[in-house]
Amino acid sequence: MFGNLTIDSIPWNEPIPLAAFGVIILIVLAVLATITFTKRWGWLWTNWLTTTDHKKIGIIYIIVAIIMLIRGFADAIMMRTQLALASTGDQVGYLPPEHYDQIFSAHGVIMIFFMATPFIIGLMNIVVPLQVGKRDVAFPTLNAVSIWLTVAGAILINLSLGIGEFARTGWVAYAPLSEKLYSPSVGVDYYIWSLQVSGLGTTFAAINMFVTILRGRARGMKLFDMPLFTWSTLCTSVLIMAVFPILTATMILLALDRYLGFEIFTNTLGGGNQMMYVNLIWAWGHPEVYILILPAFGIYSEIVSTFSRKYLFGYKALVWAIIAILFMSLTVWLHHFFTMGAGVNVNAFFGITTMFIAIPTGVKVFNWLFTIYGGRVKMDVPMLWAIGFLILFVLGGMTGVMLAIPGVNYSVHNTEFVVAHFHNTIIPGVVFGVLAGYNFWFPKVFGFRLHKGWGYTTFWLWFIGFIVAFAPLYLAGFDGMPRRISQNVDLRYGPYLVVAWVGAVLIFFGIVAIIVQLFVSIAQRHKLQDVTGDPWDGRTLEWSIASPPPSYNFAVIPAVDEPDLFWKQKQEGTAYPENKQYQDIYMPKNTALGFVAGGVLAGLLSFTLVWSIWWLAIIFFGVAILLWIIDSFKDHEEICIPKEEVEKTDLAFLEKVKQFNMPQGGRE
Ligand code: HEM
Ligand SMILES: [Cu+2]
Repeated sequence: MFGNLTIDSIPWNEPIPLAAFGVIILIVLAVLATITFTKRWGWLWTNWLTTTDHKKIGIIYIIVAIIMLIRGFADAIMMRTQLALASTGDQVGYLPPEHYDQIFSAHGVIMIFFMATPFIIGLMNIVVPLQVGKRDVAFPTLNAVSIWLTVAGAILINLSLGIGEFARTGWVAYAPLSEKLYSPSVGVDYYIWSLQVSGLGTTFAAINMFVTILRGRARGMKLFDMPLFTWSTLCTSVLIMAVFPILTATMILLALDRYLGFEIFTNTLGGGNQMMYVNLIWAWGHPEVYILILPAFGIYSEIVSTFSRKYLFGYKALVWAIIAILFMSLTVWLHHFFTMGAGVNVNAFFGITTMFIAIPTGVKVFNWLFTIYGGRVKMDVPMLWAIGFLILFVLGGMTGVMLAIPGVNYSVHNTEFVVAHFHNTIIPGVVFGVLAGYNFWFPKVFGFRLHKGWGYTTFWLWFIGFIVAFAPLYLAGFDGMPRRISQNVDLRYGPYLVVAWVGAVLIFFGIVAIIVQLFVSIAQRHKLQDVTGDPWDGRTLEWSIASPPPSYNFAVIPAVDEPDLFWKQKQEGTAYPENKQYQDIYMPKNTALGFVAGGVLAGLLSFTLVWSIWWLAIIFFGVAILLWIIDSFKDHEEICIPKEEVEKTDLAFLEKVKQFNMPQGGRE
């Protein structure tokens, strides 16, 4: 009746996951009770669960990301504690290997798919329509489907904590380890379906961004008039559309192996080939890291130019560098398995293509440095993150070039050196980037700034914590310490691993500081209010409208002829034009499709697939498709916002701007 699901699927005799799952359940129940008690269900439904507003959807993405950052970090600190214990006398630690293996797999998957990706897509959702002068994304309903697919995937992976278990295979689940023979439990199935569901959401989001940018730009805005964050979003969307189908296909093939014994990725008599899996997963996996870093590059570009109060040095070079990286990132995947033994020529080819990527990346670093150089730099939290990024990311990039040398790679492959390298690019690159963007655009979304002092505190805890946590891993890696081990760690690695644990504790306080900053800012929101909509003396369109923007963003869509239009207008005294031709504005209505089909039904479907409850899976799939078809026949009426109302809101905003008497051309 219920497939493989029985009461014994709950890990009764494993106190740690059971307790963790219990805590999660309690938190969820507390949230549900609060909503019920304060009678907020109706409000939640109309304002959030069925919303099609790109700004609100962006907020949901970021809330998911921050919650998953906490979850992913909980895994990280558990691993660091285990390794510190297992390398200092007591060789056992507190985590059994089969549990530790699930933790590093879950940590990697959660951080990449459910922390970094949603954070980036959330920022894109909020910012891109504002930067290109649009009222919403191209496909608002699809956008709602995307976010709820992502949420469903996140919930699914967390269910594995208390119902069954998670994969013990690492975050890329190499076959044949991930095949039924070696991973008989549902762990890998949780992996497959949480990736499928959220991957679909990511692909839809990319299609949406792509069309929004190509078809929805304000009048006059040519491609080379687009701000860099929009450019990086465009390139990232292309990359997602190019490679996520590879992931989807690979997961389907792995599922065929596991559920129906296809033997596509096994080296047994079935005639399959495990190296096929490794090639496919990295043909997606390497571009994936650029999918995360390119938008971060876009964020840094906006911030560096805004806080240096200066046009970006080499705007076109930066754009071409992003485009170059987009294509080059498709040509390097084999550097993840030089040791496979493809031969000297193949390894040399992929080593060289990898090193080439350092060229456009270097171009970008110099562009940012030259933008700062000679600028009137104003320090604030976003800029501090950007400077921290410039310092640390260059180091991470250099160790990447080292790894690109096949000979070097042979000696450090699968060691902690690799772990240090990729965290060194992904934490100072992606995590610093999204936190910079979070501090930068928060006032636009909520109408008040985040607290500066706590912002600085957060930065220093992460900056120092990162160095303390990961520098020792380079040394341990040089000294030959393998990654993904948990027991009987050689005692000579003890000192490194204890220091790394201290670093992780500092990062723990860094995460606490993020939460404290948020609550302190909410408490002081009146003091931190952003009255003019332009808290940083911004350059691009999003700063020319109120914070938070009205649901339709722009009262009248401006004509654009350069990326830093708003800045130029402020210089020329033509910002905030009056006497606009107001018109009625039509906005999309709410939709339940995203939440019901994308969230609830896809979530239930993936859960039933994990447990092979076929009859239920068929029902959920059928209903979801049916709802989708019915919805597509619906006449999507729109809500009309009468022009009188638009005018009134806009004039009130302009009045406020005047009142605060902002001298044109920037304030000090
Ligand atoms: C915030 C502080 C973080 C700490 C302390 C941390 C710590 C760790 C540790 C201890 C491991 C296992 C290393 C081993 O195999 O020996 C690991 C693996 C990994 N981490 Fe992190 N991590 C952090 C953040 C991140 C972030 C932000 C990401 C990505 C966005 C990330 C992605 C990964 C991945 C992909 C793996 C590989 C998992 C595998 O072996 O399959 N980590 N991390
Ligand atoms: Cu790579």
